Amino acid sequence: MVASEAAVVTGQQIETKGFETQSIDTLCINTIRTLAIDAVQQANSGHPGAPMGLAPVAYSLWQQFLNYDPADPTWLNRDRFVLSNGHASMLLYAMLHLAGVREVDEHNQVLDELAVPIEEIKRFRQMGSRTPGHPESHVTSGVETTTGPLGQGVGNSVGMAMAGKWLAANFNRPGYEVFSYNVYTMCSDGDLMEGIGGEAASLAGHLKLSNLCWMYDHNHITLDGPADWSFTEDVATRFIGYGWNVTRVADANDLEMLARAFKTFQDTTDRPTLIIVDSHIGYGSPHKHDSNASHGEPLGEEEVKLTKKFYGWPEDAKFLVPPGVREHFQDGIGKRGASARAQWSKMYAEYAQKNPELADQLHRMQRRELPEGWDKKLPVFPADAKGVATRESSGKVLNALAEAIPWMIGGSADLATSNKTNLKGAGDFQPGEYGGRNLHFGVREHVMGAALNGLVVSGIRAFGATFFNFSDYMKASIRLAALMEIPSIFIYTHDSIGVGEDGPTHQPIEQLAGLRAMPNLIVLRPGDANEVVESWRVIAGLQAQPVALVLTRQNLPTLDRTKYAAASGTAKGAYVLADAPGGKPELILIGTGSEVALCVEAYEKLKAEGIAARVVSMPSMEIFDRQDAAYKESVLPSSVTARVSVEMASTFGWGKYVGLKGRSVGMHRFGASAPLKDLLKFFGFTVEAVVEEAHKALAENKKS
Ligand SMILES: Cc1ncc(C[n+]2csc(CCOP(=O)(O)OP(=O)(O)O)c2C)c(N)n1
Ligand SMILES: [Mg+2]
Repeated sequence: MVASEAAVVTGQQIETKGFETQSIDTLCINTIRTLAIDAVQQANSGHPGAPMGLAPVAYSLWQQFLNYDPADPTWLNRDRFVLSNGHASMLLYAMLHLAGVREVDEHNQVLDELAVPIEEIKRFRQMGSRTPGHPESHVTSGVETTTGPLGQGVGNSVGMAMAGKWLAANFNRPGYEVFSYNVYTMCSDGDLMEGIGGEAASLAGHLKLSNLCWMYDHNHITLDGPADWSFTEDVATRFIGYGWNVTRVADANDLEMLARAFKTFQDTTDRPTLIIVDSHIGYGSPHKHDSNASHGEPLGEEEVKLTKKFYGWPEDAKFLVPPGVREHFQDGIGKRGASARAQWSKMYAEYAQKNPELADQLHRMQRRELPEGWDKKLPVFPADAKGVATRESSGKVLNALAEAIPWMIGGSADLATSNKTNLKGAGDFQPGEYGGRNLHFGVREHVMGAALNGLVVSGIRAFGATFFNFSDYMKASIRLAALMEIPSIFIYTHDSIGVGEDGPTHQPIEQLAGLRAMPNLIVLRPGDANEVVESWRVIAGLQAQPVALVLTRQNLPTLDRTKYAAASGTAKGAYVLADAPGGKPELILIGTGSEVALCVEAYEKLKAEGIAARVVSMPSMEIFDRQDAAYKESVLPSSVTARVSVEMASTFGWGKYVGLKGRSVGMHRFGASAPLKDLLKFFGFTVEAVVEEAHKALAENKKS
């Protein structure tokens, strides 16, 4: 039976042959549920439980409250919806489909076609579909951020809410409220168990982000079994302690109470809101709701039928959207969103006329473009043997850049004075003072990473800094930035055993290799102040790649660029810094960061001995790797096999550049707590040691 053909809409009730009479609300909610059930069943993989339990919450929010026009998912002032429990992805895909959200192309143009047509729901979790296992923002229009690793979405949502406040403070003008959007985030037990969830809630509470609402799916279950096997704390009290407004909906199916909770959020102007939604529906199907059946896997054909029966659904119908359902969404979120956006657009047209500069900025932000002349004030550092730490020169360059790019904002995880990320005279972002450009993340590296991603998907060029060793604390967020193809800027100082006395707990070893192994992340480790300038030039231009900028604590000489090659070679990832006579080396030294100067010293010594050496500075392996073969050959000629890399880190990965006949000077154990000069001697980062390795490499290569 094709049930959709037999449907009759009568007032608020809808009667369909095969359906029990149900209200249009229930019909819509059950459509969301059964789409999720069918998609998961067809894929034979995925989580049906959470979408089933949360369907009424999503329905109530989207239909009545979300300020969102499905006809334009790029609208600047749209409310943001984040599904932090990304395993419930089918919930989001069903909402995008039923609300009729449009597809957006790579030029940010809205198309007529749907972002998630029903065919894509049928292709849930299949190769190349727009409905991957977890929501991916670079794959599916209308998905605001990529979620799946629990805790990341709630972390992103804090950044999005910060962005909302910052944008409002900087762009709104009397009578012109360009930015007033809210950020709604669904989350699960896992999101609140994860450490990053706690960091996010703590930061949001401190910042009094009244535009942030989390809906917690308190469904008493996780993957392994009952949530109370591992999670028994009083979440409400905890969030009250963080400074949140906490409200409760005792039954996820109670649309009236849900509406009341959302109103409470909208009326709360001094802090974020947590809505704790109690549900039990997640235990397998409602049918066997107190069995221990997993709700994190397909129900199975039999159970699917029983569940549909329970919902008053035709048992054999698949991917059914009964007549009246799409229309009802169109009448709700569709009309409300269209009218809100139309009003806004009228207001914005006037605003743009009166404030062309601000409008131009917003236009560029959305496209990740830079202002004209953004690089005019970048400094040039004169040669200086005593030199300057790259964290220091980076701080100067960052300030020059931020002056030219008003939407470049950021901060550090309580180390701004060490990381040198303070933007002078740019004010602090604090509760009630949301216009400032210096963000204070506190000692919360992980949520700093996630919040940066949230700021960046909101159009802001956000940076965040900490010690390089603690990049591990935020690795999951770096990884998502890379996957999402967004230009988050991660600044890491104290990049090696060069930190000296702090010892091995603070001395990175394997971090460079680990980050270089990550797809789509650019790692830059500049060798002197002018390479720092050139690194920032590269970073500013990034549109779809995050970067890890790796900087020293200790001073490095600023190389004399009249004697050695220009730092502009940084843009190619690696370049010949100092060469052998006639460009015919018998030996190549390759260094990065603080070891570039060491290579240059060794080169001078070898030169005095009559050895024809070349120094290659390699600030970025990733950028070098994407140069053409001819350029690569010109920097690392295949005929020259006597090669030595020098880097105060794990040597993992260097084989690719030094080859089987090359040698790598690096770290093969954890560091030690001692003055820097003792460490350098102990671990072999001296001119003598590098020269000795060079001789060995030459001897080995002559042998063969
Ligand atoms: C960081 C992280 N760890 C583990 C997982 C695997 N995982 C997916 S869902 C889930 C737990 C589900 O429990 P809950 O958060 O309560 O969500 P529910 O099943 O109730 O929807 C886990 C552990 C994950 N997605 N992310
Ligand atoms: Mg749960």
